[in-house]
Amino acid sequence: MSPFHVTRTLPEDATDAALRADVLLGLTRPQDLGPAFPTGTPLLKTLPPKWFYDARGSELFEKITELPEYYPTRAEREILVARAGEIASATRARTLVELGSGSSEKTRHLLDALTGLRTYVPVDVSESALTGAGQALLAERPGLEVHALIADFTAGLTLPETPGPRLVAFLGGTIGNLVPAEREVFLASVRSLLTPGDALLLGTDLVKEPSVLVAAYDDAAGVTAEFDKNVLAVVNRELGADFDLDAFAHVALWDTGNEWIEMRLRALTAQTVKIPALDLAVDFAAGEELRTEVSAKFRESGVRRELAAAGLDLTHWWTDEEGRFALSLSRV
Ligand code: AVJ
Repeated sequence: MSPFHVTRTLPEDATDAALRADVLLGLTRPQDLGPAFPTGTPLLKTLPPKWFYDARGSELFEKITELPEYYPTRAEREILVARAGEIASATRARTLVELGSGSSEKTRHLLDALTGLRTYVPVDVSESALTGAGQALLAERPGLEVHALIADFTAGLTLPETPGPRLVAFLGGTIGNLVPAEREVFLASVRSLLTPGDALLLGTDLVKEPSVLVAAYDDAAGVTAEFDKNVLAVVNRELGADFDLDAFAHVALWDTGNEWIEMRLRALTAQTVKIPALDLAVDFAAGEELRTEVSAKFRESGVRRELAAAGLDLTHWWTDEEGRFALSLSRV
């Protein structure tokens, strides 16, 4: 049996269908982010952040992680380097499941520390990211079985039969891209994958000085602005739309009530955008803002509470020296 398996639980055309549905809903039915946090969050047209990550978007995200203002990647790496040994001895994992693995350079630290690891299950919607990362890893760890899953982990997951204990890792602070109601559903579905002895390793960016947060999402070099606008380029290419990227300005704001960063694209002039694949024309008023991402920031108490609500018990909480980012370990 080959040590590299790929399982696709997403139909080949799922991405296309999901993009159409998200664009249609997001641009025609301005979204309330749910009744749980009604703190004046305005109704805005919305595009979900998962559509940033085509090849260009993934490249721009990699650039973001190297920006002086964007601290989360470095802070999380610092914690992983310092704590990989503790994570390994606390979990004794034989299977590592990594949700939203992408190219995941940081995972190496974990993989190196988990000496009893037999199987690595990277899960991502991007087949190219998965096979690239999986093959590279196999070259370094020939004994490791890699079972890549092409799946949308926000839509519920079924895992292959792999040896326990299992460690499910969800790094990068990506859980912050889900709004509270979505996090609740997501954490419950992660919980359902775990049996006693298994653990969840979760990366969460922390609440801090708003100026630091805003700078991280609106860097001086304009890389995040380009990343933000890339979602319009994706809609143009995939759905034949005619968004003019120069007619929108990148906005990053801190929502104090919800404790999240919002990225938006502000229409600089009144304009109508045609989306032929949806047989749709969308009007934007001058100054109207389109929400492209929510990136929630957390406190230990909130992480503990959300995990507990899903039936998970937080057992370890590690931050970087500066207390900017946290990794938590929790169990059923
Ligand atoms: C790593 C996906 C969580 O929200 O910080 C970076 C994405 N957006 N800059 C984040 C992102 C703008 C990022 N995630």
